[in-house]
Amino acid sequence: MNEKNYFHPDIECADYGTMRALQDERLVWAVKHAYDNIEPYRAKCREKGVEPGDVKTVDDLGKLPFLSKDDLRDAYPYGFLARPLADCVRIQSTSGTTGKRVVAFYTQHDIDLWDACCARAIVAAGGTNEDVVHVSYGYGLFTGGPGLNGGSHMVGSLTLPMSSGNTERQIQFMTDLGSTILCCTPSYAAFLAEYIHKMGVRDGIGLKAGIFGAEAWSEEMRRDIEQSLGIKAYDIYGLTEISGPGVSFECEEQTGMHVNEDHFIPEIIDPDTGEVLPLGEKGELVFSCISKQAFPLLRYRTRDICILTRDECSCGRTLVKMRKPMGRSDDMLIIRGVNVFPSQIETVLLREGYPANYQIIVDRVHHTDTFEVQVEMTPEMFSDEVKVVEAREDELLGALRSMLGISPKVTLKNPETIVRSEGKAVRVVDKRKGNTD
Ligand code: DLL
Repeated sequence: MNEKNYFHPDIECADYGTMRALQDERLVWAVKHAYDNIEPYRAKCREKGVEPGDVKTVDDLGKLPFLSKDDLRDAYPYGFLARPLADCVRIQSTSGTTGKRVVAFYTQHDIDLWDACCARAIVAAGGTNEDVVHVSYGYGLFTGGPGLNGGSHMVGSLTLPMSSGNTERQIQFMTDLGSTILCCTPSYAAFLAEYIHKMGVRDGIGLKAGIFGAEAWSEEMRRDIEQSLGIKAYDIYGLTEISGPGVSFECEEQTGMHVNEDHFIPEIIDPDTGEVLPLGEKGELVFSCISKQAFPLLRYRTRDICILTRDECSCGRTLVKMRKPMGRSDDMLIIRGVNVFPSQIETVLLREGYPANYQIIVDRVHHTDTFEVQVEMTPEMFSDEVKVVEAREDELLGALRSMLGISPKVTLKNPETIVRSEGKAVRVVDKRKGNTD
């Protein structure tokens, strides 16, 4: 690995002491900035009996109150804005479909640091000014398109702002303009790969890497996409409230994502008690923004379930790593009293050779939960003999039961019958919601 693979080598490879000193200084500034300028935050601090002067180093982080999406919703739209609107240049918003959306504000300084975080991700995936970066994340209020677009500009790559949708045009541009790095959700990457093979144009595709995130995806899905497109697939994580994509990014080691901890300090807490957990333990991920001006959230609870590690990384980066999020605590389904994560189901399906085109359907009938997993057969598996399909269903049921501890109804569907997603995939249909039974 040479210097070319880092965007900010001094930061990405800083020794622990240097990083801590930077964090201490920035945290002190951020706490005072949020306290002085955000009325609901000041109220929360007072309730907890903490003042800015109480926070002198990162070790004091635990004195501060947590923030949640509900705090932001209650203060919608301007309550958590810490700079005058006249200083802001952009608004982005969460992709949530329920409740009030959360709007996040950015000054030019905030956009610049966000772009730089995405630039680190692109460079870690091998990107340079020689690359053609094909951005198929949605543009607009969603942060995916604007974030990777800004990062790609900063690297000096030729940026294709494709946005999502119109799959044939995506593939045409990919071949005509020689796209080398694809940025989109993993589910859309899988769909694009399927389409490319169907169109018989795989040989005309010159992609070398993909930067995929915005939703949970398994290692099995990574291998499938890598094989089918002939690329190396890198994970990228982020959330609107903290800035967008690029809060953390993967390097070539592919064992988790380096957190841009010069801007965002991560913690893992027990989601029930709020207790801070040590490195290596699984819990809810919490972030504190220490350099942002307009929307500087401190100790924001993400609901993502994750593990932090500080093992030496072969890429040379010293930034703390977060494992692939295992799903969100609010994604977890409780079916007949058993906790089920959609990611566990995906792992089984892909391990058993099924494609990542599946849906989990949960309902409540006569006071009992029903639980069905629908998955497509590959064209090679497909058979019109009922017995053959039933035998496959039984086999898959056994594998799912041993992973989950409960038995879903398994339904194998014909190839290409489950609806594809161009953004975040809808994996779970929980019909119990709003069902008061
Ligand atoms: O999804 C930002 C983003 C765009 C990240 C493009 C990566 C690439 P939101 O719409 O606010 O922002 O959704 C944030 O998505 O709390 C996680 O639950 C989930 N998420 C994001 N990245 C990953 C990932 C964008 N790599 C929420 N793996 C987060 C698993 C992810 N889940």
